[in-house]
Amino acid sequence: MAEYKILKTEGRAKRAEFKTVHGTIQTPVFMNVGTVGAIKGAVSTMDLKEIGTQVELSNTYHLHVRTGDKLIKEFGGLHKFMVWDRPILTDSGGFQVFSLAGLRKIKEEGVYFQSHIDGHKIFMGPEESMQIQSNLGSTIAMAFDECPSSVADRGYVQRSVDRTTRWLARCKEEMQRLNSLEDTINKEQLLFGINQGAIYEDIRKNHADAISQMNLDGYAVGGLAVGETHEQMYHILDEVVPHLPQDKPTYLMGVGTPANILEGVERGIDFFDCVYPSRNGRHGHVYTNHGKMNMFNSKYEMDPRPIEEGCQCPACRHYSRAYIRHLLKAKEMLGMRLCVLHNLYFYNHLMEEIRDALDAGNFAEYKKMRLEGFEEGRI
Ligand code: PRF
Ligand code: ZN
Repeated sequence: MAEYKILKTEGRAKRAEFKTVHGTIQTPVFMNVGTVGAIKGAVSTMDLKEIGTQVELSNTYHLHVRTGDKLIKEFGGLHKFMVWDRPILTDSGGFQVFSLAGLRKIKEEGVYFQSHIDGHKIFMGPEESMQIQSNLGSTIAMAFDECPSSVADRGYVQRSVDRTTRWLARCKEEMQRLNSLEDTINKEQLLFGINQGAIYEDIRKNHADAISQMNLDGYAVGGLAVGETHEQMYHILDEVVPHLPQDKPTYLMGVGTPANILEGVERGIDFFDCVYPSRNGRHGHVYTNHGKMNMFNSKYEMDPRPIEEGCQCPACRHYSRAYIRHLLKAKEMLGMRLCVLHNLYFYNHLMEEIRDALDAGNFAEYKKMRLEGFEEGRI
């Protein structure tokens, strides 16, 4: 069974460990996004081990529409399929149904929509999402939720959140049933609930109180970083996190920049994930302690230095800025790959430093120092 142990606190910030059947996760942690079971930028699971990734994140919706969760179950589960023995968190598909799929209809039973690949009709509700995640055999499954638009009106958000609460009860029941079946890949699969409520504080807090009663393995704050300002997001976290169980891990979904992560940790978040490091890396944008760099810039044409002096990532240990720029200009895949490896290493390493600062009791100072450094290049 999963076990969450707080090792140290500083204000609301928590340094903890979360024991799972696939190993212990040291938090705060940044999960590396491999939506379709692959980190974009030709990064393998062997690479992930080398750059210190603790948790890989994949997506229910994407793996369901291609190549299919039934095939993956028959193969022995997602861990075996992608050759990854550490924890995997699967997002429920809720978010992608709303952000990606074509024409869709939300009903009490679930969502009717069209695949973004070939337009064929699909239905996904709480039970279907749990069944797919059970077939994948991930370590942590996310509840099936609706992420309402940040500008949705109050009446709509309240009705949507109430439905998400009813969906959560169905997710929990279905997961318990699936975990007790003989041929289930991971009978210890964990379930995290998701708080919603857009920017309406009272709806958020009432929802957090309601889901906190459901004795889940962890709690996520969803529906943020979808168009509201950073200040609004931080304010919602200030209000909502104290309403979630303190003896369970918390997860801020789809966030964010290094500065967002430092602010999230300060407000009590354990888990983060975001496509920024891989997406930016594919565009030649790399993170450094002094802001972002565009590797296409002609000033790096003859620069023999690594992306960041002292960085221990596979790109910086071997290659120059000049060579990486050349690869990007020549549209060689290796250019993207090296930038993505550097960026993921940067995020994983940032989290390691955050954990060290919490262990040493100087997170506040560390955060201030980091934010000042990033300020120059605004990351
Ligand atoms: N719900 C789910 N996945 C998500 C989100 C959400 O609200 C977000 C919002 N930032 C990212 N990923 N299920
Ligand atoms: Zn590097």
